[in-house]
Amino acid sequence: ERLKMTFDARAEKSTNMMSARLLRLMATKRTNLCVAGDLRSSAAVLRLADAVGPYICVFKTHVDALDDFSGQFGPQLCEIAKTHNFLIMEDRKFGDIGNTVSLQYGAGNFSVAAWADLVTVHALPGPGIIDGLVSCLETHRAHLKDRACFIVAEMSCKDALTTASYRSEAMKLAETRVDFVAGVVSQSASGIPSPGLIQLTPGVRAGVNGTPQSDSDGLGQQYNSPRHVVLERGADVAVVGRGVTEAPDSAEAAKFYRDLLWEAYLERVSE
Ligand code: 5FU
Repeated sequence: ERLKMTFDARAEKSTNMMSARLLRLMATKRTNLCVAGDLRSSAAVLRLADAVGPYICVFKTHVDALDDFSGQFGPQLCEIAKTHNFLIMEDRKFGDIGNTVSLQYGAGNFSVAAWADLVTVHALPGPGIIDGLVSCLETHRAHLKDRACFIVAEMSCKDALTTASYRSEAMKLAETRVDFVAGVVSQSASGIPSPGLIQLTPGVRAGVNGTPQSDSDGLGQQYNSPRHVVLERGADVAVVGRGVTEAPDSAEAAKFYRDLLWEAYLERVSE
């Protein structure tokens, strides 16, 4: 069964080069933590990436929330990723027709395809959205082998419209396009069709130093503990944003989350 398999064993079953690469990275580096660097200045995001780098498998960005994005951001983040051995995910949540996402992925100010190993996409437009992203890479004859996407199958926020039937259609889309789909963004493991697909789960925060675990942020986000998302909800990679960025020491916090998440993973695959 998928959840009982080790990341190494699942990499063997993987049909996508990027999911295999990420699963092996997680197994080697012994981390299933993704930090969401949702800060407003490029320098602050780069500083955060460098500080948490040793403890993470993926660094997740929202570059359209930066006040001062410039063309140097991507290459600088790639340098840091190389130093600390993590992948970069731009959480763009593409959601348009193939032609439009192809433009948004490869062009514009952000040129996401040039620096982000992974991107997120909504399932809403159907298979055409995957075709759009792939055609962008084909047109530029670049990165065809070192790029992949995660399909947002289910969102963490309260009253999200990602119903059970939407979720199951999104899983089908993931299954039919494993060539470019490395995984799914989801709050549970049910229906994930292949052991090679990676489940990324946001909405993770722990009580630190005796403070109680908060279960929301006042704007609809819903939080679960690191242990709960890995053991009860099947998270392979857990996303922690403000749990790290609002901590007094982000490296310490990343280490704290990494330890809790990895311990939960070991417990899940043991026996
Ligand atoms: F697809 C999703 C989702 O369903 N929930 C999310 O929270 C993505 N996210 C992202 O994870 C969101 O855009 C933030 O970047 C991050 C969670 O940040 P937090 O500070 O840990 O709440």
